[in-house]
Amino acid sequence: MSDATLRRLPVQVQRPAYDRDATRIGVVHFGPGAFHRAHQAVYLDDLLASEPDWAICAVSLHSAGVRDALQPQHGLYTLALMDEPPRLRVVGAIREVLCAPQQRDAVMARLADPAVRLVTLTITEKGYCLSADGVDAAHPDIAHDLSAPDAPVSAIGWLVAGLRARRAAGLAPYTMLSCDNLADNGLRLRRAVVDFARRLDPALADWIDAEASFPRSMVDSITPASDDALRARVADALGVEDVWPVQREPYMQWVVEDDFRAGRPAFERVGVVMSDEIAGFDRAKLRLLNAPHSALAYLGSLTGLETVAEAMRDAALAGFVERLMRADIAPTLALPEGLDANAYIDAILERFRNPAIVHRLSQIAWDGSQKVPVRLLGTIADALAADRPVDRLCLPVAGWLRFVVRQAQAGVTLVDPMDAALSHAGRAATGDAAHDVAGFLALEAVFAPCAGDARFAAALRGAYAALGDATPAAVRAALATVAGEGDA
Ligand code: CS2
Repeated sequence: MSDATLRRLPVQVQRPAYDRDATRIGVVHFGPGAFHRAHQAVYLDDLLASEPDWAICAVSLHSAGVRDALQPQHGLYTLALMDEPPRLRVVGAIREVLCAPQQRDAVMARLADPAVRLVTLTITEKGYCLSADGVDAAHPDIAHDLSAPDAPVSAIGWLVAGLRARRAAGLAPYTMLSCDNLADNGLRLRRAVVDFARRLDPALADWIDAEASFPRSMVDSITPASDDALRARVADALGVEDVWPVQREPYMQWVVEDDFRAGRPAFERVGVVMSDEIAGFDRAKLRLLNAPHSALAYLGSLTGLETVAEAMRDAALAGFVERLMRADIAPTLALPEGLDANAYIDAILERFRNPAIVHRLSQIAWDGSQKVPVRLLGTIADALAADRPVDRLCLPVAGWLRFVVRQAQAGVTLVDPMDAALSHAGRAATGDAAHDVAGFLALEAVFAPCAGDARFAAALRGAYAALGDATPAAVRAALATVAGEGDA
């Protein structure tokens, strides 16, 4: 795959509808994983024909894998839309790919370039190194960057290094747009960046706070990790090799708060929803899509299933998750005008059932310490505040704990930034609900949203006990009992 092979692709393969050489880099993106390449880069690919100033410089913060795969391909890669049959498209929006630890000067030059007015991020929840109200200064990457601000390793450190250079050069700050699954992602990013900057230079912090914008956004498209089957399918259909194609469901959505002080692409022309009701959208998506996803991931893994579609074919699991969405989660949400809860839930369940997608539960199970609080504990906190029952909501949380215990006791390393603490609690588990749950609740960073609430602790103990020894049969029995409880 390269600029030269673009012309030789089969006619049915969609390709950039513009002259790539006529585009200019206007966006720096941190974290060019599959999600970015399947989502934001595709919106910009649609836009570049009419607005050539918003091509992307993609920057990996850690590994060289994406750079090494995409640079020889001139930034080109294939997107497979997993319909029946799949549709292929070659995306050209990424014009440069850098690996930050190896190409520091090039990254800094882009961040300080006046043509760059937007920096976007998909660095996953853990990449922000957040504390409750700013940045976690004790995080090793943040501590490193505070002592060596010219040689950053974290996303926050890079953003502030770039802003410092721009201020020194008399340039305006770029807009920073978080595209990760966090409620109020822009507000949290602002607080982290300003907090970090204040620890270095209060005047810089004040300048950023006054001059820069951090719009909030909600992103949505189910993007299973790339695999060999995808590579083979793409090579076969294209007649050329693509080292790192990506795949996603046909559906995608991007809702963005319209707060771009440095100017912005005409996003609305390519289907991005510009909205000031972003908080309604982001919570609806996190709580009605990501939370059920995590519920399926943990409870489904314990039941011995492997993919979301398989879990949705399991009547006990599918029934439980649907009940959770309609009876427990939806009532806690203030939905934006025009978003109907039942229709939204129907569409999500249909997407989960898509048989063309092999979305591994193990992929969704990663990083539970970062996902469970934003996906489930916020709903539980709201339900408690409204005096609503939380027993059903606690079952997926208990499922996560059981999953951690199982992995820890089998000696499997968890993919989670809190692996050490979680595995410690998991190894110490005896099967006694009161003992085990108390061990996990001591992890304050995770359970903060419901901290100290005795009703939550009791419901979590009950759910943990209901899962019994967490064999598939025990999990199914718990699902059936808890799914039917109450008439909330
Ligand atoms: C999933 C998300 O992996 C996960 O945790 O829940 O990546 C989900 O597929 C996307 O947010 C859908 O937009």
